[in-house]
Amino acid sequence: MALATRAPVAGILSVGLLMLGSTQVMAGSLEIPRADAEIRVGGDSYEGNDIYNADASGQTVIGSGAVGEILTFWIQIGNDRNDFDSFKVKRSGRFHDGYRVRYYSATGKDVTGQVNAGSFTTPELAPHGTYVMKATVKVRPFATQGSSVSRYITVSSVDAPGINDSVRFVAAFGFPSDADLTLNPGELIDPGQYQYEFQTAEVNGQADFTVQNEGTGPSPVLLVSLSTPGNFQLANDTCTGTSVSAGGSCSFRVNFIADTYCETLFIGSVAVAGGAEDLVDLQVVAVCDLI
Ligand SMILES: [Ca+2]
Ligand SMILES: [Ca+2]
Repeated sequence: MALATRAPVAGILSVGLLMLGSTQVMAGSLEIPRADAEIRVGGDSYEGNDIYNADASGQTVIGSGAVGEILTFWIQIGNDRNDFDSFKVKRSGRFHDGYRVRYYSATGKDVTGQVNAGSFTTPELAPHGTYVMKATVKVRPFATQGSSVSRYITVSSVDAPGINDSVRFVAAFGFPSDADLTLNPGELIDPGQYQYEFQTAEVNGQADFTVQNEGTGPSPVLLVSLSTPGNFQLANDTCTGTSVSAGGSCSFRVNFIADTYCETLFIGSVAVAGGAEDLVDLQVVAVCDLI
C-alpha cells in the first residue's frame, strides 16, 4: 500500500488493527486488555514480547530430539496493561502418534485436559504480571524422519474475550540430515550466505524467496526468523514448521517498509534454521535515495 493512501486513514487503521490484535500495542492504549504470550524452548530466551497476533508469527520456537527425549517449552503469559486480569489458555494442533504432549501449570500440576479443552485459566495477574507454565513433548518410537508435531497456544483475556495472543511450538524428530538447501533469488556471497538487494524505485517493496532442497534426504524441520524486525517483515512463510523433502521446496516473503525515512541504507538478517543450526542466511539490503 502506498504511503500517500495510508496517511489520511492512519487513525482509523490503527484502531482497527488493535481490535484484530494483529499489531504491536501503541503508547496510550494500555487500558485496553492486552494478553502477551511468549515462548522459549529449553534454555533459550523468550520469543514474542510485545508481539500480539493470531498466527504466532515471530513467536514460534522449534525443538528437536531423538526417540525417548523429552523437550520442554516454557510459555509465559503476560498482562500488558495497568489493571488486573486473568487469561484462558487453549491449544490447537493435530494429534501425532510420534509425540506425546503434556501441559503443566506453574505449580507443576498436569493440566493437559484443561488446556486441550480451553478451560485452563491463570490466576489473576497484577498489572504487568506474568505467569509461566510449560509444555513437554516426548519423542516416541513412532516418530519418523522429517516428522514433527505443532501446537498453537492461544491466550485470551478473561476481562475482554477476543483479545488474544498466540505462540507456537514445534517438536521435531532430530536426525543427521542429507539436505542441501539453496535460496533464490539472492546472490551467494559465502557458503550458505545470500544477499538480496531491494529495488528502491518505490518506497516499499516485497520479495518472495524459495528454499530448495538439492540434497538426497529431507531437511530438518525449519524455522525462518528475522533478527532485525522493524523496516523488514516476514510474511507468507511456508517453511517454518515443515521439513522439505529431497527435491522439494518452501517459500517465504520479505516485505520492506521504509515509512517516511527512506533516505538511508537498511539491512536486515533472515535465518533459515534447522535444529540448532543456521542452514541458510540471507542479508536483505534496501538503499533509499529518493528524498
Ligand atoms: Ca506475544
Ligand atoms: Ca510485553
